[in-house]
Amino acid sequence: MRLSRRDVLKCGALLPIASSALATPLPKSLTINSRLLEVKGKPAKVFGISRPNGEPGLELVYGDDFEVALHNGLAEKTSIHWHGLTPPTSFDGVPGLSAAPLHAGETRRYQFANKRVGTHWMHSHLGLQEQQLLAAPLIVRETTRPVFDEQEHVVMLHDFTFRDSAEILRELQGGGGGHAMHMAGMTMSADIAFDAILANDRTLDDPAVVRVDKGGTLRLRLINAAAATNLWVDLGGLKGQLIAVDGNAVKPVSVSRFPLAMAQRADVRITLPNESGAWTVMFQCEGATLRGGIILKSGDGAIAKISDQGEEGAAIGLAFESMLRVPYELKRAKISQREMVVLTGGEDGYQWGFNGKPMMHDVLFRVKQGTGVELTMRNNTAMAHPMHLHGHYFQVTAINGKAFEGALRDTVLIPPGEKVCVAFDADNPGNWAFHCHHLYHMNSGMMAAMAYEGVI
Ligand SMILES: [Cu+2]
Repeated sequence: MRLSRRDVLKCGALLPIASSALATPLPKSLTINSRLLEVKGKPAKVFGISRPNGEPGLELVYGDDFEVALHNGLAEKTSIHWHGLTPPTSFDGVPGLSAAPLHAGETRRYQFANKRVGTHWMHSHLGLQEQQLLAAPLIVRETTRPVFDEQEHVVMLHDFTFRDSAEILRELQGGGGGHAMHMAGMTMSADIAFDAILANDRTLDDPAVVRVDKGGTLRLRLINAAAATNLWVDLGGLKGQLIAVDGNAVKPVSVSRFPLAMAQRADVRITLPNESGAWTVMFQCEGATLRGGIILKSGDGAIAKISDQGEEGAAIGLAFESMLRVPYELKRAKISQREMVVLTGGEDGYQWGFNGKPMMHDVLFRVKQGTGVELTMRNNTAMAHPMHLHGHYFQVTAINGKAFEGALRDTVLIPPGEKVCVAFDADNPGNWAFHCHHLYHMNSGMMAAMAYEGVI
């Protein structure tokens, strides 16, 4: 039976509970906390975001409103960005641009209609907290029950260091440490030496083992939540179909090895051999020998010991990106504004920026609501930059001048010397972060804003 408001008003004593239950559904709860991991036999204090049952992150179904009560259980302030969702700007979680930080002990309610499905994530957008694993999955499924008879597994990837992230940043900016690392043989594709690549908090010494069925189908939802590491995903003898990037469907591509830049996501469907076995899905650092992995195991397959050192991952180019296509023709607004942004810096004192200037939330360009915008990014630096625009999805429309109907994304990697063109509809008014997702680049000047005309 459904009570009318008048019925509720008649039941005086019940009013407070009944009326709030009718007015708004209860939000899902998320708590930000510290937790203790063991990494390579040593204790490591990291952050995390979990729901009341202790599971990390959030799982939603398409059509659900985003209704979350987020509690900051830390002794310090933080701010959470829902990476992959396109909320109103006030819920976007970028201090200094869209919202005040969440103070220690504060609980804040986030409520907006969610139009996005797919593999997404949430992470701190404050200081260097992301390096301390302040991140979690955010999965929005198309349907309540799987459409395909398949198993699903979410893999959250992190680069881990026992060092203090503020000290790393100081060293990079001071030149001394960063310079020493380059002298020690680090390439320009990886400028920080990490202690481990974690896949769901585990190293290859003690990897997560995913039980799979012989001949079964597995959908891996991979999230590169690393602060400063691009990865190669290697299916190690298995073949998969890449079916989505950054939560958006692509025309399926057969893959055995493919790149996953910082902040990007990939959904891969794997059909397992019809026999007992154990297979390692490896996550190899670009420009370093360090790697992480998970084991897929069916039947009584034996698990071999695997080293966390592999062959140094090659520099990631744009060959794979140029193969990706949207599976349908996108309805986009006619392009009426063209912007060119040059990625610059990195030579003196680790100062990065745009068009020759280090920035921190400075408005790089303005757009007009309702227009189609084409944004060209050219990388004039010696490092690759995974560029992320908040509040919007963009389509990759050209690489080095060659046009194509590329993937719909929120983060695209621009390798050194390359030019990538994307297009998007200016359909979400506000002030939006536009930045490199390499945490140390972003905190050293590669952090700008895109503003809507008339907003600021
Ligand atoms: Cu960068």
